[in-house]
Amino acid sequence: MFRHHPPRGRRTAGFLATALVALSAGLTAAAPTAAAHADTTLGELAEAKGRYFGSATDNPELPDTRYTQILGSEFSQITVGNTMKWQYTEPSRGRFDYTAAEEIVDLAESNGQSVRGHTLVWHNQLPDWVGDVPAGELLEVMRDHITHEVDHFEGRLIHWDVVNEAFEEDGSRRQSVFQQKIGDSYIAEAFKAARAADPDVKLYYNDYNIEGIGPKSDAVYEMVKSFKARGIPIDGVGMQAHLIAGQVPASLQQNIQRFADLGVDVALTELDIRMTLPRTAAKDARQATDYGAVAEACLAVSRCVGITLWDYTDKYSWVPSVFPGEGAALPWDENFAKKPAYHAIAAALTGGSPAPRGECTATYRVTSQWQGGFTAEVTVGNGHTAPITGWTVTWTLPGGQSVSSAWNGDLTVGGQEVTVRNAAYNGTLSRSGSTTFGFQGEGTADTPADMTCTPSPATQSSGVIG
Ligand code: 9MR
Repeated sequence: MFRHHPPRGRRTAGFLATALVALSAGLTAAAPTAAAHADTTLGELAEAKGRYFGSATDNPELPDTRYTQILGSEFSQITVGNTMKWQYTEPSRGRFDYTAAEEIVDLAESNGQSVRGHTLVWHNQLPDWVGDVPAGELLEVMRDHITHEVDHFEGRLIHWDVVNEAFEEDGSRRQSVFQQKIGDSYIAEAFKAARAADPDVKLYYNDYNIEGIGPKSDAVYEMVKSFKARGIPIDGVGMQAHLIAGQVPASLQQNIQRFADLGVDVALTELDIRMTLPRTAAKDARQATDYGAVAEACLAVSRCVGITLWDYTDKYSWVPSVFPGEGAALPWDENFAKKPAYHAIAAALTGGSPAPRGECTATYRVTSQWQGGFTAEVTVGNGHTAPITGWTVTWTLPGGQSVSSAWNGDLTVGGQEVTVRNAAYNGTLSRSGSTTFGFQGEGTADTPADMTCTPSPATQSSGVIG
């Protein structure tokens, strides 16, 4: 049975100590495979694999209606390419302006797309005044910037690139103003400030030339490892993936995997694969193979959560202005025609690799207690791997305890074994979603020792991954 509300009228002795049990169990999910046909977008194909497929965009491009039509329909995720950077959001100390960034976030939300925030702390696109801040004040200035911006967008973003491009190619720290005036600790301090401002948004370190194993990715790896050991909050690593046709690092998948094994997600955050101009059919074919390989490497690691193109059309690529003589880096050409790269990505996203396993957690706490009885609440959370469509929480009754009723869940008691399945309305949990159910018990309120959550197999998800 379940009721929608906790029982009323009980004499309660107030809130008792919070007891936590967080256990999870995975369940292999059948892989729903969407066919790659003309009507299926890259976003939909990726969602069927439990990932997002997105594009960066920038405000000056939005009046181009041909451009926004594809931007709004083909992708399940958007990154704000420029206007969340410090130069735009805090142009002078203490004066914050999110107008341009919000134009993009509003657009993405109206199209049902999730948004990555990019970026809070970077040596580039930094207003001049930051460079003039005395050393003794810069930590506070950095924290204030992070706190204000993260707080402003709370609840609207899936990820924040908290710190961007802090390492040199040899693995040493880049001598940015933050490094020079605050010292090595500035990265950890930035992550702590971001977490304090929003406990839910996923916090990423983002960099380029860390896609393959080498001195730079080794340095990032060691930093993440040390953050994990020290309890510094970090949820993910963004590998920008500004790549060159024919030069996709052979160790890409292995490198993604080693970061995942540290307990962080990985996202390919700024993918493009440039070539020496002019385009030829042979170079397009090489590039297509490379795009397919990158998508496959991500799909092969369950913690690789998504791929973002650094804009989707050659019309708005950053590449030619920075690398003269190079370009044609994106899957759509400057006239919005799909290139072989597009079809290679679609084929890779349609391939046979299974959707990542869904996982869920169950967290128990006593909400009230009286002579001979208690009520408890169990928070069921997604394990951040893939959306799930249902859950079952089981436990063995501690001695002297019985369960008489539950709400927001379907209760079955057999001997000492208790099972609560989701109600009709709270089974679906997005990647970061959670719900609760409650129950009333007789006897002691002891924490069950073996509370376990098992997800129902994931089915094809739609919409935004939270
Ligand atoms: O695409 C961005 C371009 O419009 C800006 O002029 C440039 C300024 O440095 O930044 C570009 O985006 C960069 C991103 O923020 C971080 N990784 C490298 C990207 C390409 O330079």
